[in-house]
Amino acid sequence: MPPRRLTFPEGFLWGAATSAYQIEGAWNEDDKGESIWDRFSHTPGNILDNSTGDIACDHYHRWHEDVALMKGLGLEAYRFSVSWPRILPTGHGRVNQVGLDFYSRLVDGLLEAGIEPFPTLYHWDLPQSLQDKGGWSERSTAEAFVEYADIVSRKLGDRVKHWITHNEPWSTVVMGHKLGMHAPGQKDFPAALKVSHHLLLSHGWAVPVLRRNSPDAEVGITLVLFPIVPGPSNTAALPVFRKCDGYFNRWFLDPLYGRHYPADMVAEYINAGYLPAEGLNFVRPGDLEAIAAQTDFLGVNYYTPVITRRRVTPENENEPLTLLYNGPEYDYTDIGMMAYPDGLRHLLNRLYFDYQPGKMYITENGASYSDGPDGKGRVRDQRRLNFLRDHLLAAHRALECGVPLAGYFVWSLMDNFEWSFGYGQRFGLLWIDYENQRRILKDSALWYKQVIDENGFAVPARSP
Ligand code: IFM
Repeated sequence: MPPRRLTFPEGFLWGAATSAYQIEGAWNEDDKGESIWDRFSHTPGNILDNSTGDIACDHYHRWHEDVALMKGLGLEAYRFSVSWPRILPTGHGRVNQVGLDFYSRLVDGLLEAGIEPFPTLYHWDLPQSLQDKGGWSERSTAEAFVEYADIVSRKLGDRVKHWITHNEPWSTVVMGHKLGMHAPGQKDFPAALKVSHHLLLSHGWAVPVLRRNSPDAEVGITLVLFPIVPGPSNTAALPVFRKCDGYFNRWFLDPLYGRHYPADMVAEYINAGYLPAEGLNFVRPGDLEAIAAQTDFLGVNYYTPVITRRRVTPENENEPLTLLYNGPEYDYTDIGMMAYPDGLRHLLNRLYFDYQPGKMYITENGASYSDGPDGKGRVRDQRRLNFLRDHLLAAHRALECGVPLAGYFVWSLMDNFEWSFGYGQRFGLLWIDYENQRRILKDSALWYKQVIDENGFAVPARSP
C-alpha cells in the first residue's frame, strides 16, 4: 500500500513553545525582581542537578538569533511567556520599562519574521514579593495579576492577536502547593485548593482587560489535561475513573465552562478533610461568573494519560494520585512520562463533545529524550520525531471527527531548564550546548520544518 498523506486544514498554525524562566536567564538584570523560581532554585536540594535558571539558554541576550532560527524552521507561531517580575519587580506598583521594552522588541522581531506571537502571562514565575504576602492562596494576588495583565496588554495589545492568561493551573496547584516539587515548594492541599480558585479567578478577571486593551485579539487559557484510561486487564471502577477525571481535569474545566466546581469532588475533599464542612468558603458571590468568562480558545497541553488502577484500599481511597498505573507494557520518555499518542485523540474528542470550546490549540506537546550530537555534530533524535509524528497523527484523527483544532505547538523550541529536573531533561527541537550556548537543529527540527512547509506529512505504513 502506498504511504498515506496527512494534510492539515488550511490556516492550521504550526508553532513551538517556551517559557520565560526556562530559557531567558538574566535573572537579576535590568531591574528584574526576584521570582519564586529564583528563590526555589537557589535553595539547595530543590533541583536535581543543583542548577538554576540564572543563565538558562541566555535567550534574554540571544533572542535575535533565536527568532532567526525560528524563521529558518518556518515556524508560523511562537508561544513564549512574559516574566511578571521583569515587568513589575515587586509584583504590582512600580513598572520596569526595560522589561516591557524587551517583550515589545521580541514581538516586533517575531512579526518581522512572519511569526505570530502567543504570549502567556503566567508560566509560574510569580514575583517573590507577592509570595511573601501569601502568594496565590491570597485573593490579592489575583488582583495583582489583573494589574500586570493590564500593563502588558496596554504595551503589546496593538500587535498581539492571541493571549494566554495562565499555563497549567493544575501544575501550580499540585506540583507547587500539594507536592512541593515546584516553587513555592508547599505541601498543603487545603491551601492548594484556594490557590486553584485564585488562579482561575485571576484568569476570569483578566479576560475583559485583555479584550479592552487588545480588541482584535483572541483570549484563552492553557490547561494541562489528562485522558483517563482504564488500566489493562482490570476495568477501573467507575468511581476511581470519575475521581481521577475530577482531580486532573474537571476541577479546572467545569468552572471555566460555567459548570461550577464539580460537586462530587467538593464532597470528596470535604470527606477527606481538605475542605471545611461548609465547602468552598473562599468562593465569593460573582466569582464563578467571572471565571466562566467567554474565551476564544482552549489551550491544551498534552503529555501523558492517567491509567487508572482498580484497587482502592482504605489507605488510598481519598488520594487520586495513588490510583495511577505505570505498567511496563507502555513506552516512556526519558523523564518517565508515558508516551500514549492515541490519548491525544481521546482527549481532544472528549473536550469538544463535553465542553464545546469554539477553538482549541495544542499549546504544548513533546518529549524528553537525551540524544545529543554525534561525532559530526548531528543530533539523531528519531524517538522525538516518532513521538511528534504519532501525536500529530492522533490530532489529525480528532480533526477528522470535527474537532476545531487550530494549531499545534511543540514543547519545546529548545532544550531548557526543566524545573526540578534541571538541565538533565531535554525537550527541545534545538539542542543547547550549555557550555557555549551553541544551538544545533536536531533531526526532529528538520523534519518539523518539512511538515510545516507541506502542511502535513506522509504516514509510514506501520503507523498505528
Ligand atoms: O517544561 C514543562 C512546561 O514548563 C510546562 N508543561 C510541561 C513541560 C514539560 O514538563
